[in-house]
Amino acid sequence: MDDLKSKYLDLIGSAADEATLEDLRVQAVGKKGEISLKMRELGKMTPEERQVAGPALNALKDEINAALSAKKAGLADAALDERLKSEWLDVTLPGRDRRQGTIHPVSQVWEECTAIFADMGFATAEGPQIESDWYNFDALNIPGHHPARAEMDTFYTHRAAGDDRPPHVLRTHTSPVQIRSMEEQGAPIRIICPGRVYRADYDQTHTPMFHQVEGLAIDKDISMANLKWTLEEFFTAYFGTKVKTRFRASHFPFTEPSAEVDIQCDFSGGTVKVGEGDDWLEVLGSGMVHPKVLQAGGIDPDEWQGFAFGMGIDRIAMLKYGIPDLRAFFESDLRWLKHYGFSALQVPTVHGGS
Ligand code: 2U9
Repeated sequence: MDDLKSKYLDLIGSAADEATLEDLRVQAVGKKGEISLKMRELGKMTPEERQVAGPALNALKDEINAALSAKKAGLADAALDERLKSEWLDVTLPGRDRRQGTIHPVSQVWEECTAIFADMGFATAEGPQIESDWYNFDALNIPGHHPARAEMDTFYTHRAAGDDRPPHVLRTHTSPVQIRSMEEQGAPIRIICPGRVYRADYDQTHTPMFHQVEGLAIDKDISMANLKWTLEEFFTAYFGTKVKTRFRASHFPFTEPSAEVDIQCDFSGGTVKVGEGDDWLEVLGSGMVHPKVLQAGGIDPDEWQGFAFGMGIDRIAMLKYGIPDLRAFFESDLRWLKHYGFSALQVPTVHGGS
């Protein structure tokens, strides 16, 4: 019995893992283990022998079970110590830098425009980017022979073979949204329409997709004076400095009379400073909505009149944030934006004022 005890206690003591311990448990105290076999022999003993051997075998079994449990706990502790040595974490280390995203300047300016015009009572309207010929051209009094309608200038979609309906166009301005709004809500109306527009044009100063914000105000007695006030208020709020405007007579099919609008600026120092100096920079087109266009939108031109204007968001974003190159937008590359000092978290630097 003593041999058995020292044999198993030694083996348990030197077991290197749980699997070895389990083998030892089966060998020693399992159903067919050595101690169980010895217990079966108790029946063959005399009562005197059994009285001595029985308790001794039970004590041995308890001792081996206790040694197995203690060793198992020891192995688990050792394994945990090993893990703690290899898997430790220095919670005092500084965190890893995450690349920070920023709002795109075009999106930021889009939001700035909607906020400034909202303060002046203009709601925002949006519409489809793929338009019918009617909404993009005819309703806007753009005649069939107008160069804008040529395939060279406008992207057309293809109809299926045998489908003779006129093709759709990628809208060339957001003006169709105004026609749709006029049809839907009638007059009076005060809306701005920001959105993506498409023209088949790509060179150093043009991209095939760009962003516009157009405005429309229709009421009983809206005039060019209201247009000038609205635009000066807008530019003053947008550039954060008083900005004068200059109107030059122009021609657009959808407005009569029409005017191109320049803003006051100073070119002398190498950068454009808006709201200073004696120079002028063209930034938008505008005019009084043509009676035929009002009619196309379902509004009676004998009763209502109004102004409309259109400008490029990309262009006014470049002016405000001093971005000299269209590629800054086109590549949507943070390196460009950082290079030109733009960050959504920064208060924008106004290129104008003092
Ligand atoms: C309706 C009636 C009239 C919108 C107008 C312009 C003049 C204009 C250009 C400026 C730079 C487009 O982004 S740009 O290339 N826009 O010159 N847009 S008046 O006139 C409208 C619009 C809708 C119903």
